[in-house]
Amino acid sequence: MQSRRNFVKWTAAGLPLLGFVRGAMGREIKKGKKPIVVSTWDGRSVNNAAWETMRSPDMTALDAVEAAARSIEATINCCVGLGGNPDRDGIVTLDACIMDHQFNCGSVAGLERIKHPISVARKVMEDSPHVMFVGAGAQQFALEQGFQLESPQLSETANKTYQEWLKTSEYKPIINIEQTQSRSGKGGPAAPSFLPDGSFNHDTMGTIALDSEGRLSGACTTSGMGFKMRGRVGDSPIIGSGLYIDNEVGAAVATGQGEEVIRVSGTHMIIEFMRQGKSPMKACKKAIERIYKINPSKARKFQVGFIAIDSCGVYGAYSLQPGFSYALKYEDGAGVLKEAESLLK
Ligand code: SD4
Repeated sequence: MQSRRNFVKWTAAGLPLLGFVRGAMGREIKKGKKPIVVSTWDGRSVNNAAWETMRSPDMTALDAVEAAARSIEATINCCVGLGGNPDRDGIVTLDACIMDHQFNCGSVAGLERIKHPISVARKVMEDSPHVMFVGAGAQQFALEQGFQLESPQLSETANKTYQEWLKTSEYKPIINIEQTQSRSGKGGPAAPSFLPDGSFNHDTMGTIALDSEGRLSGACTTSGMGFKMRGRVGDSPIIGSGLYIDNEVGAAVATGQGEEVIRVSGTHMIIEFMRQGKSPMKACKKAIERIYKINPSKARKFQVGFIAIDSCGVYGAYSLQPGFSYALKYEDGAGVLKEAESLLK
């Protein structure tokens, strides 16, 4: 149970949605937003897709997060999905996972030429006895499930970026690629991650949602780090690293340098911090501190961002570097874009 002292502390930490109401026997009950959808980066449009889905009475948070991921996967010239940057051999390989409120989960990694890896992940969860499929086996499973094989062609944007990359062939992930775009100024909301031509310049979209029945679910979909070595898999399809849900506690999803998230089982760690009574924001912060502590000088060269919501719909986010934006959608709020607090300034 949260104490009054914690409430004051959390509020001082700037959690805008947090409040308490008094329940029976004067017990304090956390009051967040329900339903709520939260996505990494500028996920306002994917939040809308999730929201529209959740409005149908027969749809759940699970349907909503799948719809969110599908909407970004279908966006042409977008770094998430088949339009994303390829690996160093010029091949786009996709990773995705999904998890519901009952520990059901499904995942695919290194999936080629399939438009909606998130829906394949859901099929793994619902129609196979397994949790994770990789590479050729994942593609075979998708085809058996009726998914269509798409052209191996790179998108126009990805092809241009790849041709440029081939000139140096240097694997060097860019921290918050949106910082190369104009920003609205220090302290203000992060600049939208959508480029003027409508393309989205991040390779990962993570969405977590709580529906009106109190079911938490999450989805994470990515083309992975651009120009990665062939066969490399990041955190995004790994349950407990890129995404984790425990309906008694909360939901968390990650973005950024996958290797560093895997090293600490980032999202599982956040859920455990929340179980110990930390707010979603504090829990994300503690996981970032853990990553930083491993090698502080190396940590200056990469980004990791986490978002989390608890089972009451209180949300939080935190990142290693400044510039990590995340998007919110709840009943009385239009789509909101925020910039997370960061450990490094
Ligand atoms: C990965 N975590 O493959 C992903 C990359 C990412 O924004 O989140 N990019 O390591």
